[in-house]
Amino acid sequence: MNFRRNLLSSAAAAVLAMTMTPMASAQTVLKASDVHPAGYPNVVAVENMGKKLEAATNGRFKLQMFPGGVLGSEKEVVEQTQVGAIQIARISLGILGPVVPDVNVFNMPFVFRDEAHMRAVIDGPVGKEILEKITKSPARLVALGFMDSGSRSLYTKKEIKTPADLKGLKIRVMGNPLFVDTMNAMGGNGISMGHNDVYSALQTGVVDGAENNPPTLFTSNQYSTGVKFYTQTTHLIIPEIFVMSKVTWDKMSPADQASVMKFSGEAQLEQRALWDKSVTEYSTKLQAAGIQFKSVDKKPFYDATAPVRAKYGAQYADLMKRIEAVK
Ligand code: BDP
Repeated sequence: MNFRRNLLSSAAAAVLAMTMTPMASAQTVLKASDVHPAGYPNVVAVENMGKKLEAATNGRFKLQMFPGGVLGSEKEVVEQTQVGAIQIARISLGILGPVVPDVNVFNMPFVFRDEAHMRAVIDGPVGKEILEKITKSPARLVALGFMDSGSRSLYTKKEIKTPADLKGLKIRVMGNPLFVDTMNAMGGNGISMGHNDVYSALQTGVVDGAENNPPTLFTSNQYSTGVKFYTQTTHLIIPEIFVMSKVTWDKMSPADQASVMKFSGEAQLEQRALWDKSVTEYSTKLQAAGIQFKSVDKKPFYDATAPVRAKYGAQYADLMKRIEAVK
């Protein structure tokens, strides 16, 4: 008995000594994931947030970025973050819909008038509420902030002028039933798959087209699979989100949590500035590579997707009114 007690107390003393002595091994590495390549605005902003956190905590925390989807699809990354195997995930809000259904209010087609409207909403009280809903949900994720992702439009080999032109075309969408319904309502056949699979799906003809913003179309190389037209339907204006695993968050001191929140706010602003530049840069590059940007009458696509807004928006009627009222 005595021996056991001694053993326990010496083990406890050793643990105490470890936590009290500043050692290199006391550094916590935060693994961060992004499907986009190094240099993409979101990746840069999260990396810079990590550098600031490292400096503010005298190296107790160090962020290690895994870009290019090396840690898995966004769906897998969300799961890994929920269990604490990944500490920070930058993902599309679209992917979070099946995990935190409340975020789907931002994932609906044409819910925002334009990108300026979306920004005004995420910067205001409604945006704050959505972040809180994520953190308070049972998903075990702490919402750190939004990022910009511009507008998503269609790219195909064939020119699309009306919903009828999408008939019979398989169009890749993100993994959320809301987007399959949206694409089907727009006239095509929505096929969901992870971002990293889209390039080969386009190349092998598994899908006939996809939809995304110009920086993603360029940096993922999807533009080089034979697609010719970028039809500016702008049907989805979905913010990005970056979240921390609650497992990690709960182990941090309130002061460190406050630093994470402060630098996350700065990362959101930094990404926005980088984002605006990248849209111009990559739209120019896409056009130079022969992709034809086409403006299109959005009204028929808006009208065609009314049932999707009705189906998914019914439970958020008040919130949708508040979104609409934001100038
Ligand atoms: C991009 C988002 C990324 C998504 C990707 C997709 O930045 O988070 O994974 O779209 O379509 O715009 O899957």
